[in-house]
Amino acid sequence: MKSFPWGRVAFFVTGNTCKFDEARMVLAEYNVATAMLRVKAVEIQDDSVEEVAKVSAIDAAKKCGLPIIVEDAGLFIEGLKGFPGSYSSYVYRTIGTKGILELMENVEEREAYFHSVVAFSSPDEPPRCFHGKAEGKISREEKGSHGFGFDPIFKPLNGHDKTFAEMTKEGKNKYSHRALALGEFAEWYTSGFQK
Ligand code: ITT
Repeated sequence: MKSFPWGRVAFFVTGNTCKFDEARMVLAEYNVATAMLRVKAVEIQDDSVEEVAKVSAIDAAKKCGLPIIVEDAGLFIEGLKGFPGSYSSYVYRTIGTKGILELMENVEEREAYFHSVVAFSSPDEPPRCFHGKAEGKISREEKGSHGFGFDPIFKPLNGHDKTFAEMTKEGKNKYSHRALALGEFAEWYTSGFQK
């Protein structure tokens, strides 16, 4: 790993262009250019977001033959005992934001958080994970048209009562779980992989 030649380019394996754009902006602040790789990496079902990210990263690095990052995130709603958590992708595709609001019609405890894990892996190195968490609340109704996924129903703490979907990408990146995890990754990546 010491003679590792990259460091100023990150290969981000994702099929989500919104995620990629958010990541590109964060990594640019660290002078790291981001390339998007659309590779069908394994995505396991597991209660742990970290485990899901790690397994994808190992598989993606093998398939690409490159050092890569993947990022996996989940929305954890306190009043629903952490649901949908690491199953957010499935829940979004099935019941969506409207389904979550319906489930929460009579739920007063609206605290929630997004947890993001960025997993870095290269074909000959075990994966390494970086975490980010954004605390906030689930709104009573959908608001805003930016972003993706659960953005229209998530209001980050200290976000002036706006949902992520009411913010620009730059605005969301000030509060987001993904920006925090990528920041941790970038610090390490640009420092020559110091511990
Ligand atoms: P990949 O190709 O990178 O896996 P994905 O869209 O499948 O992209 P994840 O598995 O990480 O992304 O995310 C699971 C779901 O959680 C995703 O479909 C969204 O509905 C939701 N989600 C994740 N991050 C989010 C964010 O920043 N804002 C809103 N919803 C988010």
